[in-house]
Amino acid sequence: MDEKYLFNVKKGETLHIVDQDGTYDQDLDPGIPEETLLKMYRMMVLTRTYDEKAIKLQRAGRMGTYPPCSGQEATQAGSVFALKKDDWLVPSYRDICSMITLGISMKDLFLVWMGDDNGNRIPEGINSLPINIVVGSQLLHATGFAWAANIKKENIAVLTYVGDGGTSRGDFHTSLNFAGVFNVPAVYIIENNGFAISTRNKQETHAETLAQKALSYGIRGCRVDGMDVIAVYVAAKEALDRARKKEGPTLIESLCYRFGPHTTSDNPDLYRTKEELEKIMSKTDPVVRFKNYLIKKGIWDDKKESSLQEEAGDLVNKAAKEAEETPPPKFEELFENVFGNMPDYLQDEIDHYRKVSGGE
Ligand SMILES: Cc1ncc(C[n+]2csc(CCOP(=O)(O)OP(=O)(O)O)c2C)c(N)n1
Repeated sequence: MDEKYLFNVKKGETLHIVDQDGTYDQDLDPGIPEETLLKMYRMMVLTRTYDEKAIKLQRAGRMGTYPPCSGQEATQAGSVFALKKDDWLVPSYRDICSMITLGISMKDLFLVWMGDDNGNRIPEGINSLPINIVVGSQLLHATGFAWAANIKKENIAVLTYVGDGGTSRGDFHTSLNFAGVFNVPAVYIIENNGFAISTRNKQETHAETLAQKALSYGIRGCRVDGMDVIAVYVAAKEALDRARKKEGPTLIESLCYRFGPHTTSDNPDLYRTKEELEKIMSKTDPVVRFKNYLIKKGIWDDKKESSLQEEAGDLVNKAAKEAEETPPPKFEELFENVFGNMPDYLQDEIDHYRKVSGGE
């Protein structure tokens, strides 16, 4: 790792490059090409727009429960931009920005939250597993996937995420311990958004930081300002490069904040004040921070911003419309893609349903 990015995880040091007003540390700035920066920003704006639309659709009864990712766009876009073509993404339910950035269509993502599992069919050529809802279990999938790459002698890296709450699950320990022992090429990003539903960090763990847990697994740990897409990109790139070279897995704690509710089914006013939210949003919005950085670099202005906002609105509305116009899945599909051979008891259920529904 480049020495200047080597922060002391024991002391809880955090990699930070860009301030909220867009001012940046010239020495730490990695000099990402202008075209890439603009693509990154586009993905973050698209996701923010998608998030807002998804909440409206759910509130209008046109979509099921949805877990918003606003506040976490920098963590997700920054890390996905550090992936190479043959690497793999193993997302959890809140990694919408990661999936949009990787190229999964917003229509498919809407379908998933509308209850149509066909949205989880990842198109050929996009290296991502489907959304995982069981907290922390994606860590096991990512670890196994990365271990397989070692066995097959493939020089790829696997990127996965877990929430702060998920680090208290056994799957986290099993995965990180195995990753260290078997030197798997995986990068684990903890999206520390402050909450596991209504449970705050301090009730989840007595550890001072989550990054320091890397020390106990004998792997590299790093803590990054998760509202700073450039810092996340730098940390993820270093970690993914190391993984591909078989230099070991990395645990990155990305400090962000969940702006929305846990999902559209909860009421965050019961466990945090509006003042807390407003204070954090006004000081650390990752999309605003990145926009200010682009303006400071002289590659962004109000005109470009309004045309991007308009385009994002159109694209998101089009995706939502296409998803809503998609015919609902057939009843049998509920049972597909679970077992290679249908168990008798499920076949009985299908037969029974056909009988009572008159063959529908
Ligand atoms: C194994 C398991 N237990 C409980 C749940 C219910 N549940 C869904 S999200 C969540 C909290 C997760 O918090 P965190 O890991 O911090 O991630 P975040 O939701 O904040 O992204 C819980 C308990 C679940 N999906 N899976």
